[in-house]
Amino acid sequence: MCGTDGTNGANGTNGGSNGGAHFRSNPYQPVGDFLSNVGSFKIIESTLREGEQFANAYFDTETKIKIAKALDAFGVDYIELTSPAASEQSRKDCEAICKLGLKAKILTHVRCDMRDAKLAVETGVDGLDVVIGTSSFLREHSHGKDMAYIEKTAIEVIEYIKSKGLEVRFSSEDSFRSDLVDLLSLYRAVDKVGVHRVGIADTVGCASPRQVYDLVRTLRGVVSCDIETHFHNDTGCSIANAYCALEAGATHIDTSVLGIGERNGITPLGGLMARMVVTSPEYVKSKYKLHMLKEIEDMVAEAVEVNTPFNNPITGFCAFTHKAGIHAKAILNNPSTYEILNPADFGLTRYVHFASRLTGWNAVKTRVGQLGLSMTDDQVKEVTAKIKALADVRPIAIDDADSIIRSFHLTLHEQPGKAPPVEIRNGEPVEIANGQ
Ligand code: HCA
Ligand code: CU
Repeated sequence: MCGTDGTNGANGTNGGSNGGAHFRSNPYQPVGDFLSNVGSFKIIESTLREGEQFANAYFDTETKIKIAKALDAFGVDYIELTSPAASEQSRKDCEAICKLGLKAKILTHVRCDMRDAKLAVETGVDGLDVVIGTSSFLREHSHGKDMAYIEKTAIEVIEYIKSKGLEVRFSSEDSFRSDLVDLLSLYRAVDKVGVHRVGIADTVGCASPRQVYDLVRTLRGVVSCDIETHFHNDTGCSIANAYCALEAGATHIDTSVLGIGERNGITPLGGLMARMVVTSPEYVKSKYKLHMLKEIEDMVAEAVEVNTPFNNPITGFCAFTHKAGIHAKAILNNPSTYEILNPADFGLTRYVHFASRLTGWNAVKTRVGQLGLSMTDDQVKEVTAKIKALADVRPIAIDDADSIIRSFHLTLHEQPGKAPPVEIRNGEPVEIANGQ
C-alpha cells in the first residue's frame, strides 16, 4: 500500500514546490567539540566478514564480487573480508576481490596469530584487521591466553604486517567487559609500535551510548593512532553507540548492510547513513552515493533471503509514509514539518496516505488532483467523509478510496449541485443510480 519506490499513487508530486525545501541551515548540529569526528568519519564495511557470520548468509564468489563492487560504488572507505584462514574458498575469494582494483581499501579480518597473518598478507589485501578477545570471559573460556601473552603476540603480529608494508589495526573482542587498565596498557603498547588503528568492539552488544562515549574518550587520551569501533545490536544501541563513538573521537565505524552479522548483527550501513546525514549533510552527501542504498540493501536481502524490515531507517516500506490528517496536511505544505530525512536524498519519494479513518481532506484533495479530477474544497470534504465512513467499517485499500472519489466526481459532473450518489452499504461503497 505504501511503497518507497515511487510507484504508488499519492507519491511523487506531493512535495509540490516545497519538495526539496528542507531546512536551509542545519539545526541539528552536534555539540561542538574539537575531538568529534561526526563530520569526518570513515566506514569499514563488513558485510563480507561480520555479515558472513549472519545465520542465513552464504555468499558464493559471484555474490561477494557483486556486493563488493556495489559497496565500492557507494563510496565506503574499506571493505572487510572473512579471514583467508577460515577456508580455502575464503582465501581464493579474498584474492579475487583484491584483484578487482576497487577504490575502497580491502581488509581481511584475522585472529592475532602469526600463521593467520602470513596467510592473509599473501592474498594482496591492503591491510589486516587483527583481533583477540581480552575480556576475562574470553580469556578463560575461549583462547585461554593471559594479557602478557596477548601483548607479546600482538606486537609480533603488528610488526610483521607493517614490515610487509600493509595497514594494520589491532582490536580487542569484548572490549566493554575487559579490564580497563589491561585494555589501555595493551593499546598503549601497540600504539607505540606504530599500529594504524586500535579497535573497540562491543561484541555482545552490552554497551550503552554513554559507556561508549566514556571508553572512547578515555582511549583517545591514551593513543595517538586512529580508533575504529564495532557495535553489536543486541540491545538496539548499535547506531547510537556508533554516533557516540564518533562524538568521543573515534575515526572509523564498522557497518554491514541491513546490519547483518552474528545474532542480530551490528550497526547497519543504512541506519548509520540516516543518523549521519542529519548531523553532517554536506560530508555524507558528498562522500556517499545515497541513491544506491536501496539497491544495495535489496541485493544483500536477496542474497541472505530476508526482507528489509518494515521499520528500517530510510528503506523500510513506510519510512516516508504520512497517515494522520494533521501530519498529511502539514507535509503537503512543507515536508520538513514531519520529516527529518528528505526521501529525495535517497532517490525515494514520500507517500501521503489517503485511505484510512485518520485521513483528512487535504490528503484527499491532493489525491483528487493526482487522479486528474477537480472539485471544490467543500466537495473534497464531502467525499473525505465518505472515505472515512467506509474506513470506520473495515480497512480500505487505495482502490476503494479512489473508487469513492471517482464515483463521487462522476455524480457531480452529471448532476451538479446534487447530493453525491455513493453510499456505504454492508461495508462497501455503493453507487446509487438516480432515484434508488
Ligand atoms: C566476533 C569478532 C568481532 C570482531 C570485531 C573487531 C566482535 O566476535 O565475531 O574486529 O573489531 O564483534 O568482537 O566481530
Ligand atoms: Cu562482531
